[in-house]
Order: sequence, then C-alpha cells, then structure tokens
Amino acid sequence: MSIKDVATTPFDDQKPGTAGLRKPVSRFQTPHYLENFVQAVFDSVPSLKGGRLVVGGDGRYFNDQAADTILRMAAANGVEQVIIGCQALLSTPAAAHLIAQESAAGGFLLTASHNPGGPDGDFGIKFNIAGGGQAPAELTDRIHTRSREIRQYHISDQTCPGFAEIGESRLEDMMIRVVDPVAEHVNLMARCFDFDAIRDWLHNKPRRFVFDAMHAVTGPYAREIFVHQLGLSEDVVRNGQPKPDFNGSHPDPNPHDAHAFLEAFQALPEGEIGAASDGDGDRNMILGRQNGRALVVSPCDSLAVIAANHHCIPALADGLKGVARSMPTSRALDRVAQELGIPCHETPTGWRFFASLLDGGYIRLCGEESFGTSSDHVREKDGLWAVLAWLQILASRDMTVAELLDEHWSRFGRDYFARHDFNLSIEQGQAVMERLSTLVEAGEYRDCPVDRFDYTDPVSGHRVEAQGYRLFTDNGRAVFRLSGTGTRGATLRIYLEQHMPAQEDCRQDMVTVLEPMRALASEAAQLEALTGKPRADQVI
Ligand code: VG1
Ligand code: CO
Repeated sequence: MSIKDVATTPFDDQKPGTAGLRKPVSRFQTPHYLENFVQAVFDSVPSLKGGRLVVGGDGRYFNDQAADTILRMAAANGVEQVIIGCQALLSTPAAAHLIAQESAAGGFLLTASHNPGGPDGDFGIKFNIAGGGQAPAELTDRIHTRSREIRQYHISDQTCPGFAEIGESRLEDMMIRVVDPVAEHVNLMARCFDFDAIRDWLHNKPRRFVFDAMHAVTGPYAREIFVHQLGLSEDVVRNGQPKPDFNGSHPDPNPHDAHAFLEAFQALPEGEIGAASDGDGDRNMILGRQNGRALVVSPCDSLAVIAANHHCIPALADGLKGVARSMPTSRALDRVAQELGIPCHETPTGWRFFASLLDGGYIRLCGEESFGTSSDHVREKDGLWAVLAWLQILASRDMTVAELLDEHWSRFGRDYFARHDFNLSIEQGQAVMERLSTLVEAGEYRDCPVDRFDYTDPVSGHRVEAQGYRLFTDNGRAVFRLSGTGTRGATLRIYLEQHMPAQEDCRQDMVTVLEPMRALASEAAQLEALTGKPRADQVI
C-alpha cells in the first residue's frame, strides 16, 4: 500500500455553481486545489467508500490529468471500483446513465460544458449522485462547507494504470474498469426511439440532415448513431473529432456561438434539418429552413413542441404524467401542459432541480431556455436525445421543422423569447440585484407586478431563495438573474418573453416584438445608470 495523507489548507472559492465547480484551468492547476475539492466530496458522500464511482469528461484540456488524480484519490479513499470512459471521455448524459446502470454511488464529471477550453480556458468538476442526478443543493452546500475546513486529503502515490484502452486493471485495492464511452448511451437511445422509422424517413426523401459536434465530446456518439445505426453518410457529422481546446471555439449550440454552422447549413442546397450539441453533450440546437434561410427553433418552443407531440416518441407514448421548465424558460410549455391536463412545474435554473422531480415521479419531460432538454431516461439534459426526439416526431408526422412550428403556433399561439446577457463586474451585478429587490419590496414597477422567485422542492422539502426577479405585464414577462456558471466577473441574464395569441401573426420578427419588453425591463432595473450599458453584450 502506498497511500499518503497530505496536509493541506482550505481554499475559499470552492462553492459549486449552477452545474458544479467551474474555474480557469490555471486555478485548478494551483497545488492541492483539485485534490481539496475531490476530498471534500469523498468526505461528504460516505457511500463512495466500498462503492462504485463513475469518472469521465468532455475531453477538454486538463481532463486526463484530473482523471488520473481522481483515480489515485478514489483508491486511497476506499472506492471499490471505478468505471471510467476510455480516454477519460464521457458525455454528461452518458455519465449520468452509467451511474444509474452500474448502481454507482456517484460520479465525477469533468466538464465546464460550453466554456472555452485549453490552457487559458476553463475547467470544471461536477459530482453526480447515485441514480445519476446532479448533486442537490443540500449536498453542494455540505461539500462547500467541507471545502472550507479541509486539512488533509488521501492519495495513492502508485502510478495509475491509465485509461487509454478498454479493459480492467487495479490500483491499490481498487478495480478500474475502462469502458467504451459510447456504447451504453447509444443502446439507451435505441430503447427510447424507433430507429427504423427514423432511418426509413431520412432515406425516403432527398432531405439533408447535418449535425455539428463543435469539436467536442458528442462527435463519437453522433457518428455511431447517425452513420452506423441510421446509415447516413460520414459527412453528416461535422467537427466530429473531440479536441482539448474545441479548436479554439466556444462550443455552445446557439445562433451566436454556432454562427459558422448556421451559415454552413444555409449553404447546403437541400439542408432541411440541422442540429448541434455543446462541449459535454447535454445541450442541443435544432435548425430548420424557411424561405431558404436557417430557422433556429427557440429551446422554449422545442420543449413545448416535444411535449405536444410526445405520443410520437415510443418511450413517452404512454403519457407524460407531468412536465417541468426552469423559471426563466418561456411559458410555451405551460400551454401544452394545460391542454394535456397535466401539471407543469417551474423550477430554479439548473438540472439538479429537475432530477429531484424525475426521481420523485412527478415529471417525464423537462427543459431550459439554455438549449437543454431531456426526459426521464436519464438525470441530466441530453443533447442527442433531443435531436432524436425531433427526428422521430418529424418522421412520424412527415413534416418539416418549419411546418411543425407553424402548426404548433397555430394551436397554442407563440411565446416570443430572447435572453439578453450583460458582462458586468461583480459590484455592478450586485447593484442591479439590489435595485430589483427594492422593486420587490414596492411590489410593482409602473403598475407591473414584480416578485422574487423562491422555490421549495416538493420531494425533499429543501428551500432555495432569490433564484431571480420577475416583472409581469399582461402577456409578457421579464426575468432577471445572475449566472452561476461564469468564471470571471458577473453575467446578468435578462430573459424577455411576449405571448402572441394564435389568431395573430406568429411569424413576426422576434426583436421587434420584444422591444417594448426590453425597454421596460431596462428602465425598471436602471440598467444604463447602474452598468453604463444601454444594450446587452450578447443576445441569444
Ligand atoms: C447556465 C444555464 C442553465 C444551465 C447551466 C448548465 O447556467 O443558464 O440553464 O443549466 O448553464 O448548463 P447559468 O447559471 O450560467 O445561467 V451546462 O450545458 O453548462 O451543464
Ligand atoms: Co453542457
């Protein structure tokens, strides 16, 4: 045995955010920084001792080194068996699925999602619990508390046998199983969907489907599904080779960061359906075509369309029971839930709140405005699942993306939606939040009700407060919150929404429709005076 107890001192910046601990790579390279956090998790989750642990990440810079350290610490902390994706790769949904399938006590997911990678980029580590869900708020609170009092960590100083090839090995008393990162997730997809029906439809008419993996983790998954299982040509998967720096890009599937893909899609003579995923494979973007131009499906609409057409998806055909959306996500989903006669839950931002509702059997489908959608097949959002859900619905209805959206709006009306992001200093972000809290005390701004969103988890009873501020007009809403995934300064997110009933024109320009709401939100929050910025840095 060569297990060492290493003396350490706490760091005061290890509070997990919306989805784990995210910091610049250089911070994680600070001696003991990663080890302290990992030990804080081992100390907070006693079932890891003698249990199984899943490890894998999105392949970004520092992925392998972090995996090596975690394996040596797992061996020293009495983990019985580690299951790790080959090359330490696992998409976020694939990791969540493995945790559940292997009855593991938890898993370390090494990812900063869509944040840029490379030596000057970001790294992240997220702990998911038994069943695969993100650590709930009460556990992340415990881990944070532990990180502030930690005095030593345990690590083996033996050389780690590595994870470059599939197979089994041992480190101290611990078994290491290196597994194919793709196979189990693809099997799961094959159980959720009718691949034959999708294959027949895609081959039946000369329509072009393209998927952009953005040089991130979904490349190998997409190739297996679209090329090997669905028989499409190799060039259907763009940028399919995972790279440690994502080729210098920002792997976030939205019209802003995936602009190059939008243009490439538009240039395809027959491009009819486009899709993309993010760094760790949990987000998705769906594109269609209208009058020759790329049409981006709003993630809020995407969720509502899937709910309205859930009967086309084999795994959901027997009913949804309930659905959920994060609070800033538009209320398009609520309209569908009402028609289906099922509850629609409104949760704070972050998948951990959905995981609890999924575990409690309250819901079967959920999503966020930030291009995240998933069902009860796994306890994370799942980019490829959402893409396959769209393909299955389009195949079953034999429609184009634009036709399906038009049909949806003609039934439910349209909830125009946009997110405005402001890059601010921490002080500026705080000032805006303080201004909004004075409006909550007043209860209104120019006769528009203003409130603060607090949430009590119906399953655990755990309460979280101040998850955002909301301003309501007759048919519209503005939501304000600070991002919990950024690594520098503060990002203020303002979510704008305006409902247009079905009998009105639902193909209007989104920016024009939302302009009155934007102006009202901006005045209410005194944005220009408090931040010096009349307009957002980025609109998505
Ligand atoms: C953002 C999104 C949120 C999402 C989170 C993690 O959080 O708004 O909806 O769950 O990222 O997504 P925030 O706190 O920055 O707004 V991912 O793809 O990074 O795991
Ligand atoms: Co992600």
